[in-house]
Amino acid sequence: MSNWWKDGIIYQIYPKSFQDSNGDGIGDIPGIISRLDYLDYLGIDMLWISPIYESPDADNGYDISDYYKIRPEFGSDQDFEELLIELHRRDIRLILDMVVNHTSDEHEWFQKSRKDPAGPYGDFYHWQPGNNGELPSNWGSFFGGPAWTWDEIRQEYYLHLFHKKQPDLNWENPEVRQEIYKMMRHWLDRGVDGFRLDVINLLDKADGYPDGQIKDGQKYGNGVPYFSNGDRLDDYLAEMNNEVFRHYDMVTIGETIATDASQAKTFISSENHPLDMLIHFEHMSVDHGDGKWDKAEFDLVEFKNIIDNWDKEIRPEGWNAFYLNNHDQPRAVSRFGDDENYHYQSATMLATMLLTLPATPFVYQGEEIGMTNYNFQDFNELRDIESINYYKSKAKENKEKAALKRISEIGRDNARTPVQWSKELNAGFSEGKPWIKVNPNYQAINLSQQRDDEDSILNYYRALIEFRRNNQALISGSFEQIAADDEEIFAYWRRLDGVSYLVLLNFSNKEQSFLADSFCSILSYVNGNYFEEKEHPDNSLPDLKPYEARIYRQS
Ligand code: ISL
Ligand code: CA
Repeated sequence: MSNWWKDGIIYQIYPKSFQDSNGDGIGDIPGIISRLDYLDYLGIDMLWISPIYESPDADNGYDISDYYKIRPEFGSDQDFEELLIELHRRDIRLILDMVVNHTSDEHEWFQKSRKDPAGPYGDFYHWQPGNNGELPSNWGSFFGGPAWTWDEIRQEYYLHLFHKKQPDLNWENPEVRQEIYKMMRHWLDRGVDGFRLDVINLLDKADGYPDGQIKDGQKYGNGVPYFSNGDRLDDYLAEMNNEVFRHYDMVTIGETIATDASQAKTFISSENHPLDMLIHFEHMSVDHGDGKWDKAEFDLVEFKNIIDNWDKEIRPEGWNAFYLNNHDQPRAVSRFGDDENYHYQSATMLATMLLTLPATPFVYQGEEIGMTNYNFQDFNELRDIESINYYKSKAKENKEKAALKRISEIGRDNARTPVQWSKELNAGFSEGKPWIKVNPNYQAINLSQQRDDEDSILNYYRALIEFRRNNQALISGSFEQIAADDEEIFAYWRRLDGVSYLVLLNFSNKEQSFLADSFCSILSYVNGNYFEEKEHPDNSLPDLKPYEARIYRQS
């Protein structure tokens, strides 16, 4: 099936928090293997695992010190081999996370680069002397603080767009590129089916590292215009494709920061097609103000327009990805739904959207049982470097409480608490002390209970995954939004070859009427999250209940 990555569902595992097998409190590969039957039962087609390579763990594995080795806490090379075999035996493809914008500072390339500027690795990173003790540019790092750090050994600054333990590779150096391609081929030759390419649109940095704009009240400038979607990026991706991707039956998913749909087209539809789909951020910024720490009111109309626009721009030539959760985002049911009063309803409404849009759906571990945000009350509960840095900067203004509140809403650790498997000790995640707190609501929200409950969020996901699989209109059919200005309801048609589905999603906690009278007599109800609505009168659509989702078929 040549369209396997369009038709299938992707499940994402954040290995540190998925399943611990040996009681050290850290999830691992044997733990993943022990849960493969569950993933099979859920009905997924592809598994994306966040980085599993050797890493000193400054950013939970997104700082790689050896691309060829499995991190010992996660298991052995033999465990990886077994994982791959066991996945393929179940017809599940494996997508590895490729972090090639930066390495760890403990990678041997960086160690050699800092010690021997004239040696073969001297030019593997972005080194700059700075001007008389001034930073080479005013860029801020994504995790707070400057993007440049002074290295005592080399007596120069190096660039790190993320943590200072994540130095950026110098992609202008052809030897860097060849090393990366070789490493990519290594994993593909072992049988891996695709890559999720971390911040792939940041590879090219503008010559001279021009200063960015400094906003009021901020210390560092915004370098994004100078390192995202740079001039040489297309060439690098084309080369990557020629050297690696096009020789394999694989999927390439690019994570692209600060990229809108029209920019995205260049990766998706350029002549030799380096990327198959993108993880973009536009719909994730709707509730951000000036950056993620600044809160804005969620605006459904804007959210819908973003989805509509990506469909219009990309689908004529390519294909989209869609997600509501991942390891960098808070939990969707807490963010876009109501995890207190309408937990089941809002989680399943969001699932209905995820599984009926014309894009490959990404399900993030725990989403399928409606895992929620964590209520962070103490600095010591934080693990994410981004949240820790944010807290510290707020503490300087004596705003610790406000910081914890915002972290509880938008911080990345919300997604990183262990998967809630059962009511047992530590939610069945580990017999030891978990590296990060388990959400105390695991007694109420856990997988083993939802497996046994036909009317659970989990079983709703399962049923809808199956339903999507059997209805091509929901995968590749056209997408036509209706009532685009409605501030509470997301409504759209999906049509293919004479089959039409109407999807209605109530994003509010109130009953909503919907205009649909003109076509309702020819609709039949096929799916939804309010069980009593299986039948409806022929001449009018009943009002949508809070967070109700309905799918009708027109025939
Ligand atoms: O989550 C973010 C902070 O708000 C984003 O800026 C995030 O850092 C960005 O999406 C890039 O993410 C990827 O690369 C990072 C890593 O920390 C993330 O976990 C990863 O998904 C650096 O490798
Ligand atoms: Ca372990």
